[in-house]
Amino acid sequence: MSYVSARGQVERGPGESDERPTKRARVSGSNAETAPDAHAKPPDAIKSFYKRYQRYDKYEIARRLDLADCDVNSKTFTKHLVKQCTEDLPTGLETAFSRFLGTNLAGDADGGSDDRRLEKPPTVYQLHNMPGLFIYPNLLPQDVQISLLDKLLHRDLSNPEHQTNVHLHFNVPYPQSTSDSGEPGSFFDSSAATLEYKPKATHSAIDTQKLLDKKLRWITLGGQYDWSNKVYPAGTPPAFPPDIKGLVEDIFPMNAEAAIVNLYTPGETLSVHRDVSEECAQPLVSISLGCEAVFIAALEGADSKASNQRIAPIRLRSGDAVLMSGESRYAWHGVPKVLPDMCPEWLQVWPAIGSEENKERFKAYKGWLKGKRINLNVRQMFAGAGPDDEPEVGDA
Ligand SMILES: O=C(O)CCC(=O)C(=O)O
Repeated sequence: MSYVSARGQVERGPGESDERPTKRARVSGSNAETAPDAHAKPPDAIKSFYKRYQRYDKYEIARRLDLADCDVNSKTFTKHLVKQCTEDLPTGLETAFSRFLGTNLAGDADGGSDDRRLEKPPTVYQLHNMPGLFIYPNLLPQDVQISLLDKLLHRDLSNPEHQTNVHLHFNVPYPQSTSDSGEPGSFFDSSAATLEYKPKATHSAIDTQKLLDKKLRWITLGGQYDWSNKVYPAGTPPAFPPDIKGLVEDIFPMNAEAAIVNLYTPGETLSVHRDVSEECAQPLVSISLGCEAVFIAALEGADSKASNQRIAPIRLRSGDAVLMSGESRYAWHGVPKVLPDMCPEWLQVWPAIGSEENKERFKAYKGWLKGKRINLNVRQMFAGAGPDDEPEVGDA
């Protein structure tokens, strides 16, 4: 089966085959019958496995033989029998990246009509004990990673329609635009340093530095997930940023309708959970940027014995993507560890990176990313045909 670069979808629920979704299969129905209980607690065996990884330091983690590390340079071959899935390579990646960057082969801005060439063909892996979970090490080239960070953290964070955890407790003021084109100002601009965040209740006031260094934990794009009630609110959500939507949909078989941008400082974690609030069982896509992390995914076995759980700790680096589909769509997962000092050197200086103008404009935050991991976690909320899905034979 060859993997077609897809904006199409397929209906898949837990327990279905681990075959890769293709553009030919169509979505129908919702996940009402297949989604697990939103209130179920993770099995103890998975929680204790997660806690073990939380306690390891980076040296211990480097020695772990159960850690799935798909870095092509790594010598570790793990007990997971990592399988290379050449037949599942996304096609049209160069075009997807060019379109996202709006550049041609020479790197000139021209609307992205021509392709660029990738230095190395990408790889896709699957672990034998996690059917439906695909790992794409180093999928995003450096310029795509930088541009994605710019869009998420300069532009999308500055859009008042996008809620963050900080909005729950503070009135959030927005930076002034600094450009004639009306492009929003960035929270990383020096002019944002004096913004005042008044607490809604008993919290102490914070400033922009504290917002960016410590307080900001998540941003929502598209469907604005309500964390307290574990639902997507009724009503029309803000538009999903079209360039990021295009990038995700060009590469992965899903519609990008909602995303959570998770921000971690080493020492911060994300506890074991399942994502079950979406109304369909389409794949989840997770993209890592900045510092490395250990991600744990687990499928429940027939009983609660640890040996019957299918658990995989996976090392994720900047530019890696993970797709959770089929049986792994509703896998338990979490992030027990974000590794300190493990941001690639070339990216550490973000946001003071690239043009001389950027280096000057964001110099106060030069090196901010050295102590951060950013995860873009994209979901499809509703079953439904994609925007450019081809009609099937027999369709009305
Ligand atoms: O940070 C990650 O790699 C995973 C994030 C995640 O699981 C989530 O947002 O639901």
